[in-house]
Amino acid sequence: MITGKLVGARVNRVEDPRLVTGQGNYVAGMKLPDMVEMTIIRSQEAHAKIGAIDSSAALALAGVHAVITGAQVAEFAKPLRAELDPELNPTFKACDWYPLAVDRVRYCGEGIAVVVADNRYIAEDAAELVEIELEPLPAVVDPIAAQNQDSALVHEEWGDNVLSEVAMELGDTESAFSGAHKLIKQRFHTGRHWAVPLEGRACLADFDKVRNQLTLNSSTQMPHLVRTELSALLDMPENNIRVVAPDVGGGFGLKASLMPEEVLTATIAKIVGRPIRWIEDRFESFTASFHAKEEYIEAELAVDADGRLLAARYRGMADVGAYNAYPWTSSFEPIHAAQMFPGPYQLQHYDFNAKSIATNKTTMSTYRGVGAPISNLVMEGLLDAAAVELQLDPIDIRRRNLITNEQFPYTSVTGLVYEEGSYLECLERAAEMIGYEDFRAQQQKLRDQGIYQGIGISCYNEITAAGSAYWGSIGAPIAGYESANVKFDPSGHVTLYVGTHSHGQAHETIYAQIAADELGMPMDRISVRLGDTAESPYGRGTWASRAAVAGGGAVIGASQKVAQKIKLIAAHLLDVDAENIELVDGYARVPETTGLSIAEIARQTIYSHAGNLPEGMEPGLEATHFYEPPLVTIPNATHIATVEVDIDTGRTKIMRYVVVEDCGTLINPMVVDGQIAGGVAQGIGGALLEEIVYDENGQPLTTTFMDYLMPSTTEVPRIEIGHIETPSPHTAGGFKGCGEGGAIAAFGVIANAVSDALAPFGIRMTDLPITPSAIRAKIKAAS
Ligand code: SMO
Repeated sequence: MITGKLVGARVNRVEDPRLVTGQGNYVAGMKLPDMVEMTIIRSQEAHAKIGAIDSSAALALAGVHAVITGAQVAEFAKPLRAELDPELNPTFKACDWYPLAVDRVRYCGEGIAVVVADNRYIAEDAAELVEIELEPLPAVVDPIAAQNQDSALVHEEWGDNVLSEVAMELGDTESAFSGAHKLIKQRFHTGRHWAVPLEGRACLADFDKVRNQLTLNSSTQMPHLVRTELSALLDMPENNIRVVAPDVGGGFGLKASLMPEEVLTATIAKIVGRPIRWIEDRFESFTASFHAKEEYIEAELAVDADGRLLAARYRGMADVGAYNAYPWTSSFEPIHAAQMFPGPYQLQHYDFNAKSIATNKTTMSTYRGVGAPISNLVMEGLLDAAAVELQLDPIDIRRRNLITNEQFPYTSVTGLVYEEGSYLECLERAAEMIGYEDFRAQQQKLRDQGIYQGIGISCYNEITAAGSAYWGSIGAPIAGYESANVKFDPSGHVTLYVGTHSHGQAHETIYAQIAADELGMPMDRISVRLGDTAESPYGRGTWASRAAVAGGGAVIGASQKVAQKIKLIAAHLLDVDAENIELVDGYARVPETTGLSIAEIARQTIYSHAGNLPEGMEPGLEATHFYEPPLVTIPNATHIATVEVDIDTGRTKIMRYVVVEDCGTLINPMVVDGQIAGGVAQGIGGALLEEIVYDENGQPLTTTFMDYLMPSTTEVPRIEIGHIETPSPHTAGGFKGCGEGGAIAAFGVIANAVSDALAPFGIRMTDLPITPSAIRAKIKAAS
């Protein structure tokens, strides 16, 4: 029996016995009677007009049920269309994104037709037989050339390829620059890459024509949002639609957008009248899911003679591909990057410009940390460049610029209020853990022997679990609250329904820990159910590192309502004062005197109370709570890594990687450690290895793991983690988000560590990924 104070304990994950023994329930493992399967025929051109489609040969193949085109789907389903409030986003351009292209394809990989067959093998064979005429159009591939007057257009009705351009002048950057001791300017680039969930996207739709009811199983992070949008796009009453996210094998933001394939699979189920399944293959997920983080930045710092930040300028441009992801739009990442640039540093004069350029490539959406890893790379890279210029130690320039505890609450130049944090403590603890001074002493000696080691530091803070008011302030149709329902049954077991979904984050464990503490119940009496819109109150899903704060707050609120009711009933039955009752270890008791088991109270209240309840109380033992988190919740961390660069081969080896983080009150430090380690691994991938490459015609060249390199155990060292706990004063449990942070700082740390190793050559690495050939080319050019 696991009981006692559980928030803060390293409780084993309750989902692991199921997941590690291969008994997870994924869409690809589901079968329904009469189920058929489909494959999507996707464009092999980046930009083309769709001509005649001849499916006669495919339809003649045994086992083929239908070949369905975009025009047919459009009769049943409206296109996806992400919009922002035009008053707050005057430059933003919306576009229609059809589940299957209707007359024109805009990226290589866009769906054109669907083949429905007895199984996927037959569907794939039949797809080869469908003749599709495509008349190629000039493709927009280079995001810089895309801005020329004579460029071809991705969306003709826009008049240009600028999906959005947001500029802000905050403070008086101009005078700060003119009075500066030094100006430090650099260009940065982050490679186009993607989230690579282990499980690709997957949908299984079942439509009951008689009852007009649709069930969609989907590998998604946000089942309720999918339900609401299906209702709108398919013109069905929302209460006739059930969306279930079963076990999901990783999302990382890629599954936090409505997908055209979700609308498509549901529509095909309506058309063919049988349950239908679509399982994304790896080639599709490379080319047709979502990409992220192809950004080009030029930024400049103005510093005084001591290295203090006076002002900064930031010019960011992203290649966002062909369409807008719903609901974020594809402008979210570049804007978020620009807004997060000041980070944990004292900076009061800042101007930025963030452009999103449409091209004939796969659409860009959210991926772990969204823009924050990008702006972290830029800020931390500029700070190191300034340190070199001023002959300061990189750690000292950070000590001079981080926001101090005395400055809280600190209002950032972008208007965020940081209420608390531990910026300098994280830096100092991380420096101590890695042995910063010793490393520096060794570094010089090794250089003399021709061994090039470097150390990189990166400090960040981030917005997590933004509240509804935050989304309102940027004009996005998104809410930040979360919901939970706590329900006792007569046997004294508790079922907890939460509106978030778990796809690796151990919510079945952490929510049970929280509820166990609030209800005084053993954890093994509590089961957590997630992801089924037929069970949970309306929830917003899992993204933006929001589940602990928003979902945890909802669990606390619902549990407290039920706990209060248990106390009132116990007081009535025991004839004592409710205020004297505590709920501990499954008992409602007055310490040292009397008590009742909570299971007995549940049985009486729900099943056999025979009228013996407090006067006027409703029967039943359950409660629902909708929790609205504060505007923003801001955790922080410092990462420090050491690397060795082989200057002959250009290979970077990460020697050590230290993280000291502060996500407020820890619910389960083991889960937080796992979140951090996974995020760091993904950040290392983006820093050193991963890049989606297109040729000049918009053909993707990296479509398998042979040419798209992922980090593995040989590239990712053991991540050494330290925790500092500064509870948030404004969240229900003192929690702050921790899901994305690991991925945020890795870009800056690795780029800085490699640049530090190569300092004798006067080189800075500012383009990611930092490949061996990029390092060799820079060394060659420098010598
Ligand atoms: S990129 Mo995340 O699911 O907010």
